[in-house]
Amino acid sequence: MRAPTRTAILPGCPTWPESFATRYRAAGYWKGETFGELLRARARSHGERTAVVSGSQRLSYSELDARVDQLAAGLHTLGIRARDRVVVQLPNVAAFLEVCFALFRLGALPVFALPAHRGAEIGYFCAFTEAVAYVIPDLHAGFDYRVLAEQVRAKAPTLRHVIVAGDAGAFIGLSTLYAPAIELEGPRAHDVAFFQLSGGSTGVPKLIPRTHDDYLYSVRASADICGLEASSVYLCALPVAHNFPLSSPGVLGALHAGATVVMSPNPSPDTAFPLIERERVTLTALVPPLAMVWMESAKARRHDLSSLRVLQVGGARLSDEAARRVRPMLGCTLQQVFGMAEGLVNYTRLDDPEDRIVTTQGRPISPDDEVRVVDDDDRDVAPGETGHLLTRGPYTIRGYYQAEEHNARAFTSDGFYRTGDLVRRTADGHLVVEGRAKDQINRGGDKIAAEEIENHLLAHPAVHDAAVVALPDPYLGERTCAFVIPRGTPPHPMSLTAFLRERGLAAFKLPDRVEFIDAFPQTGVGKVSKKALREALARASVLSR
Ligand code: OOB
Repeated sequence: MRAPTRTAILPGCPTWPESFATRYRAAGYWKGETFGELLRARARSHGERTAVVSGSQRLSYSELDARVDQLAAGLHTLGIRARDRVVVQLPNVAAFLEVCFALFRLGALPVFALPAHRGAEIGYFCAFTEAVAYVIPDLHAGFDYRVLAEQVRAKAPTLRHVIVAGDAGAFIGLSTLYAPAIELEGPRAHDVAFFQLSGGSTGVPKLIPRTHDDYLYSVRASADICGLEASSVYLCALPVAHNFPLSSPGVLGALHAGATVVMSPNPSPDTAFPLIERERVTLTALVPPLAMVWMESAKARRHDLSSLRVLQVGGARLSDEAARRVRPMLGCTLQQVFGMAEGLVNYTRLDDPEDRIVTTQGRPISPDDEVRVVDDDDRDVAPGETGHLLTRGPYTIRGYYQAEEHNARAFTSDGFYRTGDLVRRTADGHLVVEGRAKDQINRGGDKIAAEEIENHLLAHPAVHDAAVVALPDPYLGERTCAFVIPRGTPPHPMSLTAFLRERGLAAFKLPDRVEFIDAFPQTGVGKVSKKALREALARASVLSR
């Protein structure tokens, strides 16, 4: 055991007050174990079992553990040290796990980017975190990440290394970095382990510092709630770096349980169904639109999906009607997951009555997750009423990285995170997500901060002002509509989206629709009324029917 009194945490990372930390340790939530140590322990107890299947590659726990040590040594030789930030943008491949665990063992901090991110996002992550390295695939889904890395490197002065899984070109090949293992001091469990990205509602994405202690607690408890055991097989179909497939219980929960992770390069039934059949997958996670696609595809019954015991659906609201169809169409138990990269995760339990599974988004992981449902003035609403969800607990952050001003708004003075979600609590403590108060679009689980897109639109010479709102959509739940006040003659809508793409914005953030307007409707206090804009859209779609 290392002394728990040494000060933890990177500068700029708010942490739990000591009284809470003491309580969470005493309750056994924070066990003082790091991710590097967890993998070592599983390699000892489950060495010969398969840890990960990725394409034609199969790695046992001892092989994964050894490769992680070798990669940590190679990264150390490159000069990567504890607390250095490394932007990791890898798809669902075994190398993702090797890179992350090697960085964990060094105490270096992965910044988890998504494969969909482009120059605007990656450039920002590199600059804001002063990243020293950036890890990419060569090609994925038809996109050449080396070209992106060239552009990013030109703008990120701290970036010393670009590391490529695959054909490295002018950069460093990941495969060249495996070196004989060396002794490393390693981080402490209360240190920050990595940064997750916030869906956000502000101009730039916020970074979420998660510690080994707090994240591992959520991983262990999630694995328990989902019944993971060594014989389980988890299919990673969503992008692995996202909090849901990473930790709820996700690939990390599977490794904690000594189970097998199967990496699916994409979530389409054409790719995932043959993997489920071949590897006898027992558990996987999807966002609602994909769950709908899977149910449609399963009708053809071309693949044997009988091994699948649990389908988790989360990231966005699943309609009660779609939820009801999961068991009859896929032959497995639905688990609704309502979580957030900032912390709190709610699950319906596998043995909940069917009605609770299909009509609620679950209840929190921990008895020490504190949940409040409040009105606009932070007063608790009456039981069963809808209000803003506030939360605090053993795996919910106390603040974003280097964001003092924003933290003052996003957290209450006593440390509750303002989730921006509108929820109702049922008599038995389950939460139902009724809406959202944050200025964000949830496009089938992909989060888009309206302000971020508005700022990019404002950079266009023909845009005088812009307001981005959600447009209801039967498939994705929501799509994005940009209302634009033009400066002079309106530009072609396509030229606006092309402009955003050229600025390096991820494709999922490009507006699905652009509407030109002379002036924005105003609220009583003279702000843009997005509610009125959404209502105008609803009226227009009724008229055009
Ligand atoms: C997950 O994490 P994030 O950080 O991408 O997004 C969090 C937000 C929540 O605040 C909520 O607005 C929305 O996504 N959300 C849901 C939901 N699950 C997430 N809204 C309605 N119903 C649901 N089931 O999305 C995430 C993280 C861990 C596990 C699962 C999802």
